[in-house]
Amino acid sequence: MKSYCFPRNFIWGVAAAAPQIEGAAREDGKGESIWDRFARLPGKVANGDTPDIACDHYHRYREDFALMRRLGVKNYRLSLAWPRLHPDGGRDINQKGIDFYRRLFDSMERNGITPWVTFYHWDLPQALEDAGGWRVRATAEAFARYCATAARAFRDHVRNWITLNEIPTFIGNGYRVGMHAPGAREPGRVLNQAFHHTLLAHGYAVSAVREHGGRGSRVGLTQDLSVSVPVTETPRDIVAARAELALRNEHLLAPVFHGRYPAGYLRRCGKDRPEVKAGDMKLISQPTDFLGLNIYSGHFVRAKAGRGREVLAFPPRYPEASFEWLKIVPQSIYWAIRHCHELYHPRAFYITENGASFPDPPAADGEIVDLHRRDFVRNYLVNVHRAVGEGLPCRGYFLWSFLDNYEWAAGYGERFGIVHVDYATQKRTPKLSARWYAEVMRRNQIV
Ligand code: GBH
Repeated sequence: MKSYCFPRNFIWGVAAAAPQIEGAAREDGKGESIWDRFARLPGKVANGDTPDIACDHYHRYREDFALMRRLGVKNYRLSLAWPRLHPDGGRDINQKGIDFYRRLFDSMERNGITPWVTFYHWDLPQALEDAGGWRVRATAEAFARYCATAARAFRDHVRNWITLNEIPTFIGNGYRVGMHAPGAREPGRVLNQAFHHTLLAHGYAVSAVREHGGRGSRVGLTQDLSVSVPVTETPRDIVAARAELALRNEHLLAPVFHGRYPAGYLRRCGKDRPEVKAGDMKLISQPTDFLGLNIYSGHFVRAKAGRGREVLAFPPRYPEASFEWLKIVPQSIYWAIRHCHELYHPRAFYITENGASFPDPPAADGEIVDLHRRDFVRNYLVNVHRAVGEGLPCRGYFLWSFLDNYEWAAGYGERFGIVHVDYATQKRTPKLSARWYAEVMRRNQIV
């Protein structure tokens, strides 16, 4: 019997984001982004690494798509750099930016690769940050104009759109703890308002796709949920884990799927609750076609004797990848889909990111034997297979990431790629995990 097969039309892909791979930070009229600025602040990014050159994908995309083709990659999730299209976030459009992405999409087409395009993967135009960034409503309105520009310009190239990538990450890291661009530390009231503006931005992006996108366009949001996994798969622990996941993520999901902020969230905000204008929640909760999930990790939950539940702390030396937050919990991918399905019933799910950074061994005989990464992905995929096998509407999987790339505050030292990048020469070398994943995609089966 053939095991671990996927349905015929299951989407296999790889993922990346503009500021992490493109480089060409000042070329062809691109405006400065908050990451271009932030990376220059002393002590903010490991090794002082900047996104200036990154993987030089801006000049090497033809080579990169040819490599994707050789590996049998048929779907590629990328993001557009907002400051390439609207350099200062205002009304001015940079035609050279549009031309670049048209060349890019043409090249993808020639290589048989379907684009899945994220409007916002964290590279806000610096000029908008100077005018208040996500703290102000005007940024969501500027985002609406940018999304309209992009949806119109690329309507013949792109059908699958993702509005924003991981709202809680860029708000939390960027505006609460100052670890990501723009490096701010704001009080609760400002954060809640900024969060509301990102939800508005999501709504505006959905409208832009509906209004200006080509025929058959689809759109959804990508979230990084806090994923609660039952310690034992018994009804009591499952119910406990679902309640925990519901509580941790309701403010991210209820506005989009139910058109309201949850009462508990508003209570927790107290006097810092966001200002919501008439029509906002309607805009935010327009129907979408799918929910994207970036899944890396999770935590274990169990029901307590009597009533209530507890989240278990990870004991010392629990298996993790190169980041402390990257605890290896393969079941998180199954439980994220299942809980979310039961709670919110999105029309479909895509795993828009999953993958891991590990210290790779040096190449021996020209091969990088990255068994950690291979095994990480394989174990998570087994859990995708389980979800699909149980009839949950998970339609695709994108591995993060195709190339080693600019890992934000960790710079170039952390490598998530299935293809190694030698930054000194920009040489690409597929790792063992790439060869393996190519076989998975080709056979539509975990091997
Ligand atoms: C993704 O974010 C990004 O979309 C992608 O650009 C990035 O390269 C990739 O992951 C790898 O990092 O509060 O200490 O538990 C993942 C972001 C990081 C969000 C960990 C939640 C929890 C940190 N996640 N974070 S902690």
